[in-house]
Amino acid sequence: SAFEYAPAPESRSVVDIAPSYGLFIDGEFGEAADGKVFKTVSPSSEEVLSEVARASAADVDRAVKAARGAFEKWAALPGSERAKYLFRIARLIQERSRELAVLETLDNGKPIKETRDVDLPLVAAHFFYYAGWADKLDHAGYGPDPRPLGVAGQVIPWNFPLLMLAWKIAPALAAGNTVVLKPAETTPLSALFFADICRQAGLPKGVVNILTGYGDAGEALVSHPDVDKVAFTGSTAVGKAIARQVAGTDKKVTLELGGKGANIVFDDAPIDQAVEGIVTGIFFNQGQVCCAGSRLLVQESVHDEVLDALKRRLSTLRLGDPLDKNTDIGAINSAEQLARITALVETGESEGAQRWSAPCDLPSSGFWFPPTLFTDVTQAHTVARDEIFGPVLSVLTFRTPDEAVAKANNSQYGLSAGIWTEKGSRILAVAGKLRAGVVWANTFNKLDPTSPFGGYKESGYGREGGRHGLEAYLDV
Ligand code: TXE
Repeated sequence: SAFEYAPAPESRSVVDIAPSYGLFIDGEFGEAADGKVFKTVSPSSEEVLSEVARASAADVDRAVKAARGAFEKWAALPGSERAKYLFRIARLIQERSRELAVLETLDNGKPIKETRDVDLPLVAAHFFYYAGWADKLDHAGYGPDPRPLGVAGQVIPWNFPLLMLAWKIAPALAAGNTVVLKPAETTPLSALFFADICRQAGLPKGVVNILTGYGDAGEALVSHPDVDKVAFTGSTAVGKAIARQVAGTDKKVTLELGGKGANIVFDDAPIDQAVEGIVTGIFFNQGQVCCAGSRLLVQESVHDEVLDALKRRLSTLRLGDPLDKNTDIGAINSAEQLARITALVETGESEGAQRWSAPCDLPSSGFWFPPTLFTDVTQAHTVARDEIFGPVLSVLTFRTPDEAVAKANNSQYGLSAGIWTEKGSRILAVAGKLRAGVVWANTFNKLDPTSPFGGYKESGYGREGGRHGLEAYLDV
């Protein structure tokens, strides 16, 4: 390789979290320029897990310079060489996935069952998948000799910290870009562990840089003049602010924003299976999922049957210690998010929707919200329109397929939808009319690295995943 390999550091066990962590710039961990730090807490206990360096504009500048410095050589490597690094990273993620799963659960609050069985396998799968593309870019259908864009500035949220990192970093590196990534302020730890994996894999210095910090660091990153490509996943409000910020520059942008996914249950659906899908659709990761099925549209004739079965099922969900492998419902990621959910649920009640919450004891410390349903919901209700991003399902009814489609599409968002029916022809007919970037049939929240993912309308633009995900990092 054209690079010197950094010696592989001794791998630490992060389950035994260190008291403080630095920024990862140009292959080294170090303090922020102004020495500032912030604390990251466990959402399930409110214990401080660690102190982390807080990046400012000066650190952003240093990281972007490092990424720029590494770019030409990285881009000039044969794709097969870049692939080797990505395969190595993928294998290290697999080897260290137990540590990573525990760390992610500690910092995020999601059940270990999910990090272990969903997040981590998907994270590794993304690196394997894009490693496979690195030497095949000429065959990706974009014409001969597609080129990397340069330095990618990537800002990610806290709901799937490592998975969002994988969605951003794997295609960027495969296509020959270098990266500065800012994880969310409430979940910085797994990205730093990933930085350690980059070192272990011998990834050339500066190819990946990780800046922990707040929105001000994110803003400095996306507006840095030497960043060529901006990739953001997060709130619609910040996504719009970023779009305004980069307007008038030559930066390329992809935005993956909020959603209000409709999960449509027809009367011929296998009800037990549909109920499981409804539960996965909205209570997976405590509903903190951009593509969550947060609006249940159920055909009037099976409404009572579905609701009865759903309430019975929700009463069996186990809420509590996210590190217990039997736990189904973990903690809400932060006090702020819990406050947002609580406020929207109060609005739902005050507007006249009927609230039902599963009977469960909430732990005395940490951030918790019980699985909750709203019935008697109309399309005008706030809980039918706004993204709650919590374990709260709004139930609406319909009589005909056309009414289901109209209600599903009656949203500022267009990220996801689900259809439950035995009729294949109905799946195709309805899916073709839904304005959503992903439509699942008889399943929900199934993600796969080979499939493009992204939104219509205010859910954003650009696609991540699959061959389409490469396009966001290439000039063709
Ligand atoms: O998002 P923010 P928040 C939705 C969800 C949630 C709401 C608020 O409805 O309730 O957004 O969540 C960084 N320039 N989603 O406040 O602020 C920030 O540091 C650049 C849906 O956590 O958008 C973090 O790294 N970056 C969503 C990231 O943006 C900025 C996932 C996301 O934080 C910035 C998360 C700025 N001006 C929330 N301000 C999804 N699509 O999955 C903040 N950031």
